[in-house]
Amino acid sequence: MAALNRQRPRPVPQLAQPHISIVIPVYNEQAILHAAMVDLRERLKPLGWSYEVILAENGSKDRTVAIGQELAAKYGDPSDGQVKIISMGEPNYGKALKQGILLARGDLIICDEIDLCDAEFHKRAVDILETGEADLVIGSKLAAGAEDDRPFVRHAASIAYSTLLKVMLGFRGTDTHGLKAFRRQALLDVVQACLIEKDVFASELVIRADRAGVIIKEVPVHIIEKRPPSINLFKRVPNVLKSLAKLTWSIRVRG
Ligand SMILES: Nc1nc2c(ncn2[C@@H]2O[C@H](COP(=O)(O)OP(=O)(O)O)[C@@H](O)[C@H]2O)c(=O)[nH]1
Ligand SMILES: [Mg+2]
Repeated sequence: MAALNRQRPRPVPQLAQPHISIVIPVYNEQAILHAAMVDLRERLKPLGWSYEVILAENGSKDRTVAIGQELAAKYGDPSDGQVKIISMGEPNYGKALKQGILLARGDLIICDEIDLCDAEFHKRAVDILETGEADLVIGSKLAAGAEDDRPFVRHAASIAYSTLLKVMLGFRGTDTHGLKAFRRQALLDVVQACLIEKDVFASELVIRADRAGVIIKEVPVHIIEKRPPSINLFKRVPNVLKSLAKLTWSIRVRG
C-alpha cells in the first residue's frame, strides 16, 4: 500500500494549444456559414498551420447557431483546425469580436469576416507577424494597391468613415474595419481597455493600439464579399456617429 501511495502522479494530458486563432463574428449567416468554413479549411490545409476557428455569434434569428454547433461537432479535433462557437445576447459585432478575441488561445489572432474568409490575407499577415516586422497587421481596402469590389456607395462610405477617424481621433492609417491580425500578447491590454461596442470597436482597437506604440503595418487587400451585408448601411450611421462621439470624448478629453 505504502509503495502505491508513493507513485508519481500521472501527468495531466495537455490540450493542444493552437498557434493561430481565427476569430469570425457571425450574425444571421445561415446561407453561407457552412460553405464558407469548409472552403476556408480547404484553403488553410496546404499551409499546415496549428489553428482554431472561433465563431462569435450574437442575436441571430436564423439557423446560424445550429450550423455553428454542427461545424463545432464535425471539426472538434484540437490538433486539426478545431471550430468553436460562442453565442450570446443581442446583435453586437464589437462585443462578439471582443469576446472571441478574449477566448482565443493562439499566439497569433486573425480577425476575419464570414463573407470574406480571405486566406491570402491570413498568410501574408502571419508571415509579417512571424518575422516581427509588426505586431498588428491591418488588411486595408483603401490603401494603395487595394481593390474593393463592393458597390461604390459602400466604398465611398468607408473613405468618409476613415476621414472622420482622422479628423476626430488623429487616426494615421487608411482602414480599421474588417481584416486584421495581431500578436495576442502585444494587444491583450489594448483589447481589454476598449470601451466601445458594435461597429466602432474595431476602430477603437486599432487607434488605441497605435497610441500605445504597437507597431502596425497595413497591407492592401482585394475585397470580394460572398453576399451583401444584412444590415443596411444607412441604418448603421446613427450608432456609428454616437460611438465616435463617445470614443473621441474618451480618447481626446479623458486621455
Ligand atoms: N456576432 C455578430 N456578428 C456580426 C454582426 N453584424 C455583422 N456581423 C458579422 O460581421 C461580419 C461582417 O458583417 P457584414 O454584414 O459583411 O458587414 P461589413 O463589415 O460592413 O461588410 C460578418 O461575418 C457578419 O456575420 C452582429 O451584430 N453580431
Ligand atoms: Mg461584409
